[in-house]
Amino acid sequence: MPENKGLYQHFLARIKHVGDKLFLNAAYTTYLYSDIDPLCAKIQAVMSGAGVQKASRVLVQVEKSAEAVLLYLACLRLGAIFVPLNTGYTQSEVAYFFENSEPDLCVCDPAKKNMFNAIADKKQVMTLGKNQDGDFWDQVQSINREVDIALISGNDVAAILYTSGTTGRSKGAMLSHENLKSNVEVLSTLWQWTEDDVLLHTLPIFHVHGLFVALHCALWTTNTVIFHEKFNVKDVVADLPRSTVLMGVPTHYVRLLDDEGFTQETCKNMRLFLSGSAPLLSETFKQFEERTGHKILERYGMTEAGMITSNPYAGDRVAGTVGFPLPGVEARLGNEQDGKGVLEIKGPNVFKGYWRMPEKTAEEFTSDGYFITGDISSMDADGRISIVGRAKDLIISGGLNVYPKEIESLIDEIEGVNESAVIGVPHPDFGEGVTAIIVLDENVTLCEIDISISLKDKIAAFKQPKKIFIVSSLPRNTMGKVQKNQLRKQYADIYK
Ligand code: MCA
Ligand code: AMP
Repeated sequence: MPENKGLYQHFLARIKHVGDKLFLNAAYTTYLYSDIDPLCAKIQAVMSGAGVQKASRVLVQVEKSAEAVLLYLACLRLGAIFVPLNTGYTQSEVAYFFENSEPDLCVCDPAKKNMFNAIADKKQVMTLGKNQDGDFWDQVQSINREVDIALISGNDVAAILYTSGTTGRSKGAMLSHENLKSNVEVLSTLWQWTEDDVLLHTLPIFHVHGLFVALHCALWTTNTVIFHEKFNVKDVVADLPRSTVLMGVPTHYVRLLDDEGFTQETCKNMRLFLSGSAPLLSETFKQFEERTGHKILERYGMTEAGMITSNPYAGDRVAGTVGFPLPGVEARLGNEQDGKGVLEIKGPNVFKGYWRMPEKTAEEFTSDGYFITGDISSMDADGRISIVGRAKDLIISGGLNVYPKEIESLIDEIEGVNESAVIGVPHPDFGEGVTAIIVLDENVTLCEIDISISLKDKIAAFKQPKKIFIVSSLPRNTMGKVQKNQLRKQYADIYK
């Protein structure tokens, strides 16, 4: 019998000995480590009954809950491919993900049942609410059948996470069981997790950061997780004294620093604050150290590769740098000029490709097999990396990616719009604020609100331009290309 290389099997082997230790401490309920396998076996049975098999996709758009975590683990147990979606996605966005991933089962929030029924066959739709409600959870509670753990190879796909491209529609990054396992194995050692750690979890669970980095490290080391529904400063300040690790995006740290109740005393039990998903300003790093005595540990990653680099745990955590390639990850600068180049990486963490898009996959790799991150970086003599720019046209707002091309295409479709440029400019809370600069057709009198209303049902709220400007023309270079750098300079102060 071949060895089971599934991530679930690895977790199971590690959590077996902790028995009744508290795993998830969530708003509506708690689960012990000993609850995981019996419950996941039931969830797996419900999914099997709904026609889910190994390698079937399970499309999930649910509010954050402990049961949603168990649903994810049950997909790993079954060998089904977990496809999580941002809860903010609109019907038209979800319809695309449905068509592209061709799921055998959709699990959605009860409030979104009608929306999913309009997209999928009713038989394929089940609901899971955040308060142990929904027909999916009802079935889990009443079923008395359990199913064996599926036999899985490290190369099998565990999850597909959608990431937008600079051109065209979103691409589903396929992450294998081995991709995920190699990453958590390295991170839990590098960041020196111990069984006594308590993770304060405030991130969404539809991204690599909250789902894989945070939850996997906790499961791997059998930690208790204080599980918040979302990031809320007051709740974080209340629970930090009983936590030891917090992972966040820079916006979370900026918001904590804005709260006077957040003090050194609040952090006295804390061992580690981690930041990633977007650049952490040196100013935030410094203010945080002054306020708390803690140096935030910044790391860098991508949906396609999980975590790639990290500042050291024991050595120098240097503001404005993302540290060193993780053990096992090779990194180099492509097309280097003046000490800067696009970071290219290779390692066991790098994804298997984009779901059913072999050409797009090939475009993102060099001929010798390095993945091209699109992040312009510099590397010092010791190999320490700084992300200094982006070769890709991407905005990161509050840790969420917004691709200007997607928004520009939708704006340009609006009757009366001639052309548009969408840029990210400094925003005190979100890091970058999505901003649209629009030229109208002659004699058209649309206003900014008309544009916002047109976009409302088409894109999630976090992608909506925070400010819109109607102008008479866009700056272009001699080749006719819109000069976004000039626009970014011109609008640099609008959120200050
Ligand atoms: C919410 N809004 C946003 C954002 N979030 N607008 C821009 N950018 C955002 N990130 C909108 C809301 O829809 C709302 O719009 C308005 O802003 C105010 O919402 P607010 O209550 O302030 O927002 P919030 O609920 O407090 O959320 C902000 C947040 C959240 C806490 C920063 O966005 C968040 O948790 N971000 C983390 C994302 C993350 O996990 N990223 C990791 C992916 P309206 O008023 O119009 O309704 S990257 C990754 O995984 C890679 C691999 C990595 O390296 O980690
Ligand atoms: P995503 O597609 O959501 O996985 O976002 C990945 C992108 O986030 C990377 O390509 C970087 O541009 C950015 N990113 C993640 N972590 C950091 C960081 N610590 N500093 C700067 N950019 C980061």
